[in-house]
Amino acid sequence: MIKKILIANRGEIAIRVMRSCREMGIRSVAVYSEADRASAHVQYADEAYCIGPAASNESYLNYEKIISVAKETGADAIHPGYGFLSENAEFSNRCKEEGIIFIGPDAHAINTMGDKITARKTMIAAGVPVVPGTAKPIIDLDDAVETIHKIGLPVMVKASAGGGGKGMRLVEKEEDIISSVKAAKSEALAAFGNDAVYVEKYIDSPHHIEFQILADQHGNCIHLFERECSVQRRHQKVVEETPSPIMRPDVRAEMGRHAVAAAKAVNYAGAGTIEFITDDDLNYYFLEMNTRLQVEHPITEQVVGVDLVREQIHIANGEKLRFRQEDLTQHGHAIEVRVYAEDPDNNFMPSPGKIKHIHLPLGLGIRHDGYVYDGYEIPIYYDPMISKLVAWGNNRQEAIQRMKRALEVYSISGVKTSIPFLLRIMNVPDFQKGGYTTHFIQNHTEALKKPEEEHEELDDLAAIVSLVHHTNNLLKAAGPAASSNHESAWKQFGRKKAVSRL
Ligand code: MV4
Repeated sequence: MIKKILIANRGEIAIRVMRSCREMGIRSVAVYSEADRASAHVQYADEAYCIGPAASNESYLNYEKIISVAKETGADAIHPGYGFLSENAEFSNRCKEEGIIFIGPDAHAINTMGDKITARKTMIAAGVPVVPGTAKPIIDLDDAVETIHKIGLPVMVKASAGGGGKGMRLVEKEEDIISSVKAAKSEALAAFGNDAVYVEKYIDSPHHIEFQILADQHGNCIHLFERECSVQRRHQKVVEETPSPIMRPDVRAEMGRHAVAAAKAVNYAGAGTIEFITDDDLNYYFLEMNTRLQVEHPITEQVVGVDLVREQIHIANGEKLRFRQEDLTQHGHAIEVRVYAEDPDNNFMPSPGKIKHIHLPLGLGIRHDGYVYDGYEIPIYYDPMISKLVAWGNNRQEAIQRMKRALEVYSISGVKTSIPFLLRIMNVPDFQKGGYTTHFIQNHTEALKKPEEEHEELDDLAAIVSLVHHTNNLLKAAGPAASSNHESAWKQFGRKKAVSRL
């Protein structure tokens, strides 16, 4: 049985994993870079070890160092979170070789799904619908022209080693075929060291709908329904919700069966996500599988009532799935927004720096997965996501109302954040109607621009919060009994631990 888990990640997801560890009586080991000494995940863990300099390559991606910490501390398992080493087949293998449980799939599943041409072939063999296109890589330019003629323009040329929107090219005109394929190939070679590309029919204005799956090591697999992730900007998800506003029960059941078939085709074990694109009529096509716990997993947890990290750990322990498909239902509606330290009114420029004050929304139906605190300095080295705010409601309208209320009182001073932009999204009539596509943000640039009256209102709120904060500090300076200070907040947060080289 797993008694101690090393979390090979930082920020909100490291804390998210540790929360489940605590509930399960499992000890947690944090690793951190020199830039993350003051990071909350270090405080939250039972033990914490510095693994190197700020640069990810020398710390969070340095898997030999991470494995050595796991061995020294007697961790039975490593949870990789998302990003960093989470979809690294070599790392999964190295853990296995060292007798450490990797909380994620094996190298075979990661490799099969990581190579998009192999994934497509595997899905076709498993009877999962894929976008009409090639089953083989494009060999040469003559082959490309012939293939694209057969499929018919417009098409997407995609890098086999790509994914998540990297190494993709839309080809709309006959005269662009050769130059586009050439460019896609050289881009793919430069980015991934692999110039294999394939071609799919272009699906205009699709919806991105993904299915959460859980599979155990005994061949059982279930799905936990869908997430609608069509609100994206430059292939970064901005808002996710479940159920999808466009889903129908018959299609949901069928897509769910195909998601399970996709996972079974690679003998998958663990939590994973099958991404589909759909058209407005819910014709759907497999796009990719993400072989990790995803950023947006909390909305599924809220609606299905399953702790996905807890289930990952049970699966890694070798246990059988603890639910059957028919045990699971969707209850109510959940929406997640990703809050970033960036300036939505200046081309989403990253806005790292010191958080002067953060005031969190609370109350019925609100969940906040974050890690920053008053005085925390957001490092420049990593993704500037501050937190994920989740609103649950009995229905979609209630969830939107709660999300709006939460975003209105969520205040962060010291850095610019995407909070005002997220609030504007909630207020766009096409968002409220549902049925939006992946073009939502670009189709509503005007409605998503900063209106004149907005900034005054939000600045007022920030000013009040900052005044309250200032008053608190004055009280604190007046003596320990004068206020509830930050130390007591930290006491609630941390517990006895060993923090090395702090
Ligand atoms: C497509 C597509 C249209 N047709 N493939 C973008 C991310 C990667 N997972 C695949 N992507 C797309 N593939 C075909 N054949 C449109 C997209 C796409 C997209 C997909 C999901 C969510 C947002 C998107 C934004 C732009 C393009």
